Amino acid sequence: MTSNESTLPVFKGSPRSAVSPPLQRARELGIRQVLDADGGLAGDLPDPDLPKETLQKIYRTMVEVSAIDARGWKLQRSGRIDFWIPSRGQEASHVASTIAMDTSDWIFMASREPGSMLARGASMLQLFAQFFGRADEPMKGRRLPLLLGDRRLNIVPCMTIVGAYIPHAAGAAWAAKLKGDDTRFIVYFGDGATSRGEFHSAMNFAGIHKPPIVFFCQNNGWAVSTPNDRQTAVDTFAEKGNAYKVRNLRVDGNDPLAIYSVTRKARDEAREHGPTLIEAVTYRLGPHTSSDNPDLYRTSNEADEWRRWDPIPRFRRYLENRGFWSASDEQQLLEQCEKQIDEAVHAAEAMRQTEPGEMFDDVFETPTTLLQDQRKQLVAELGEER
Ligand SMILES: Cc1ncc(C[n+]2csc(CCOP(=O)(O)OP(=O)(O)O)c2C)c(N)n1
Repeated sequence: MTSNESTLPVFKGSPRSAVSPPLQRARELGIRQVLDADGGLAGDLPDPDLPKETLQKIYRTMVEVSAIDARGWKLQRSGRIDFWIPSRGQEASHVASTIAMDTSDWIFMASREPGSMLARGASMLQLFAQFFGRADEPMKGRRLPLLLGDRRLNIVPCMTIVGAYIPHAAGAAWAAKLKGDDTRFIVYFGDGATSRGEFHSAMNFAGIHKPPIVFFCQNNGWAVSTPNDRQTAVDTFAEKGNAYKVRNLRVDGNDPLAIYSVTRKARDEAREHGPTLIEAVTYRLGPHTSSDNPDLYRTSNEADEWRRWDPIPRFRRYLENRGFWSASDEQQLLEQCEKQIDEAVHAAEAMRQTEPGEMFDDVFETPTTLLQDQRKQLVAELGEER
């Protein structure tokens, strides 16, 4: 081997990862749909006939998410932010489900839901300040980019440990039920998280105590390089709810109207019937993160097939058919996104960077002697390096 030959395994292609999108056979596979691939009515679930403003809010937020994703990549690749978790392809599943919840409901986040923040009123600046790790964003710049949250918006940030927070969400929902308040909860996680013990503990607890929560599994086909059929031996992630008597269903994760309908219903019925596990069948069009190269484990033709189900043009065609969106609306929105992002990047970069020693703040109200010593040591060592 010559010195510049790669030692990385080269993906040779396999039929397993070249399966066509299950959305093509949605009825047969029990995946609920309002829209067909072209944004016409599929005739499975009825059109929820949402007000024009709600439809436009869903669409705008989805487009904003994809614009953020495109810019985030560039910033990461040019070394201005250190990490990126893409959400391209998954805009509909998280945006429509968040908007289906009331703003007083609590959200427990995974890592591909920037639109949940936007839909609750977070500004572009707040998001970019988080991506840049700036000290004056609500989480004080201490979390990986995209591990978003904001207590003021009733959004709990993701824990990096896959699935670890699902029991916390179920417990918080149970607490609300015991207190007799009417808050509902939604918790996001991926297909990979359903293999974690915490998912099963949470489902078992939820089956017994019936907390008012929507378990929202974004099945995006992959958990890093592990495809669905290496993740579970059962046919669907939804049916895992059956073991715990948790109601469950599959929905087209690239169809905002279907997602809105099933999430709203699950939310509304949560007080009476308890939890629902929703499996939103979607696809991660990009890599797992900026540290990943999907060409090593999946064929490019798989992603190409899924592009036909891209939720953004699909939903735009629906809006256009109803006379709720035009070419000039689109143009305006894209220009506005770019402008807002330019301004947010500029302002966020000018904000104060979090100092390494600040990670010791807020661990305890009064820092322990040990933490104080560690802080001093870290700051001294870094000082010497600089
Ligand atoms: C307990 C644990 N194991 C492994 C990892 C590394 N890891 C980060 S994300 C991820 C895959 C998660 O897949 P999935 O739940 O399907 O969500 P997705 O990333 O596809 O949205 C893994 C294995 C981790 N963070 N935590």
